Amino acid sequence: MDRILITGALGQLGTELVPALQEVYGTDQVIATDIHNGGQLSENTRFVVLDAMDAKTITQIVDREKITQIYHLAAILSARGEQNPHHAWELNMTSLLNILELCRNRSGIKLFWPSSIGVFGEDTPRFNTPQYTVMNPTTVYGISKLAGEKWCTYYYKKHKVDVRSIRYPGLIGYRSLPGGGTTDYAVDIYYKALEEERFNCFLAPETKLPMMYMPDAIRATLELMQAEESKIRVRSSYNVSGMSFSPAEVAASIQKHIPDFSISYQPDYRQGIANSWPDSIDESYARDDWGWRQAYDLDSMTADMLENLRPRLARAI
Ligand code: NAD
Ligand code: AKB
Repeated sequence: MDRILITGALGQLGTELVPALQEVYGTDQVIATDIHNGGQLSENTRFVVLDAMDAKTITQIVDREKITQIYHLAAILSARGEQNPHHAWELNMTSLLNILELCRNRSGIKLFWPSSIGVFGEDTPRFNTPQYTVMNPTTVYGISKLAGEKWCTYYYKKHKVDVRSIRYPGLIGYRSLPGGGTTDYAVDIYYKALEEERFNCFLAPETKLPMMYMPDAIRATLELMQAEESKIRVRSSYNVSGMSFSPAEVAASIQKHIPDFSISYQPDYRQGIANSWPDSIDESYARDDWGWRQAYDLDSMTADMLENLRPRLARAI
């Protein structure tokens, strides 16, 4: 029987991954942890306040609970990372290395660790970015994710740690707000469209980035983790791409539902980060190895986001 530990479980991804894992493995088999309390997880969730850098306590939980899968989500994202680069490096690296070491010393633990399109840089091919290509990230977040990918490959090759990873694009969902990334505008825009019918975007209108709707991201994660070990050829991190769009394109998609919605643009330091990231991603390794196929495009995501967000915002008033 699988037993699951999740770090950083109260963030944008964890808020959706925890219920999905509870659904698959059973609520009692899933232990959600984060450095603070008070997220939006269901009341019956087994929750522990835990600093992801606290290797000793993580080891105790893993041994006591006979954990077989770890989803290590805790991290500082791209935009917030630039505010305090040393802290971002410390958290993103130390926590991963501690958990890789823990997995090395226990047999039978599968580790999921998310990477990001942040590993790519200005000299990476911008369109249909290949799985294996030039990677010179410009942010501390990107540097930490690229180093993390190398460590994952190292622990797989040297110590047979079954670590699996996805280079997520910007994730968009209605259950929680994002936590300090460059793609956060693509979540905020839906909230502002419903609340105020206008949005001031921190990226320029034509800035196209790879994005993915959360149901696709959760399904990709579960499918990768459930795939047979022999099928996983990539032990750094898999390129996956849901769709690519710019702020102007998502605004036009929203206007199909809210015709009076307007958008203005005031690019800030995050524009430089976005300019260093790809426009679109080649996901053929994920397709070939574990059968990955996206379900949502921009318009189907917009329809679903607005349908689900509208009653949630109405309830919050
Ligand atoms: P988030 O910022 O929303 O959540 C991160 C969580 O980590 C927060 O709940 C925070 O409280 C927690 N945390 C911070 N410091 C901690 C510590 N010391 N110990 C334990 N928990 C701590 O981020 P997210 O969007 O949920 O991202 C989760 C993972 O997915 C990250 O590794 C991120 O790099 C990756 N990712 C996310 C996206 C995206 O668009 N959301 C894209 C690519 C990769
Ligand atoms: C960010 O913008 O930092 C994240 C990511 C793409 O990793 N959403």
